[in-house]
Amino acid sequence: MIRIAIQSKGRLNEESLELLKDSGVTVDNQKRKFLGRAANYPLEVLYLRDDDIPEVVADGSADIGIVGLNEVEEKGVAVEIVRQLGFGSCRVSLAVPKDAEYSGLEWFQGKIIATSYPNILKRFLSEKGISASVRTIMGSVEIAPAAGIADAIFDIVSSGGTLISNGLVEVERVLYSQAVLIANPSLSEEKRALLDSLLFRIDAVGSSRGKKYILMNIPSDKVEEAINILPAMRSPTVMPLAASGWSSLHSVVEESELWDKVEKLKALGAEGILILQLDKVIA
Ligand code: PRT
Ligand code: ZN
Repeated sequence: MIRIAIQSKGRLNEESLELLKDSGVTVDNQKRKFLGRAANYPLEVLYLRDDDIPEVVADGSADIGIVGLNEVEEKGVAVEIVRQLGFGSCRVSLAVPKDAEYSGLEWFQGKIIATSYPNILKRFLSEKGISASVRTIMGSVEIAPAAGIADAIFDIVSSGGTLISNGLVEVERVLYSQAVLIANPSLSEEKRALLDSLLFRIDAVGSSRGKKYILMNIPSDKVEEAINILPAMRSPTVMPLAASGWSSLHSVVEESELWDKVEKLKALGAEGILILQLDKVIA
């Protein structure tokens, strides 16, 4: 049995559960429940506030956890970062009132900075040789300058909309964060094996993200050119069709390049192009 800590509610809850589900691990999202159990995998789920997840994994109350890198860095506890999960992306940045004449980091000398991430901020300031005073506020940090209790803030930014609506501008991006899978560094052999088999599934899910499966019929004398447009993991699959002079070509494409490649393939004479959802990729 392995125990994972995930956020009970909030921005990372849904995607954490979805990742488990896509990995074939079914757990019910009962928000009021503290401890759940997967139906088809030896896994328990501990639902917590994100702030508590790094410590709980570090002290072994949970074996693994899904949490923002920002929380891991803030808590500074000994956990192993096993995977970056590609969701919950944001940055932790310094922001100043928009009419401040910001000239560079020196601006912060002697200023008061409000934040919910005092440890990351203090580390950054001391690395840069800036002496400023750090005021810890849990929640609504962005109103601190307008409320007259700080000169600047250090907070999470994603779209930047919150800063704009509070008359602030982002001036230094200190930490890029996303959801990460963390593990207790001294897992038993049994738990390590369960983690490895879970990672195998998570990686298969991760490798399929942003990719599509494409198949088409193509004149056989154009197959070589088509293969140059469509490099697959090893090489595309080519099969002769019953109609002579035609082949069926199958491959995997990055979604971002999909339409560009489809146009090129059509120009080569490809027909009956099918684009399918990819569920898992096992290399
Ligand atoms: O209750 P609990 O303590 O578990 O949750 P929480 O309220 O502390 O955290 P939650 O659910 O808001 O965020 C969980 C994690 O999501 C964070 O630790 C980050 O790793 C990640 N994340 C990603 C974000 C954002 N994007 C984000 N935009 N966390 C917070 N925000 C806030 C930001 O502080 C700002 O005030 O959302 C606001 C909107 O941001 P803009 O820039 O899009 O306007
Ligand atoms: Zn929190």
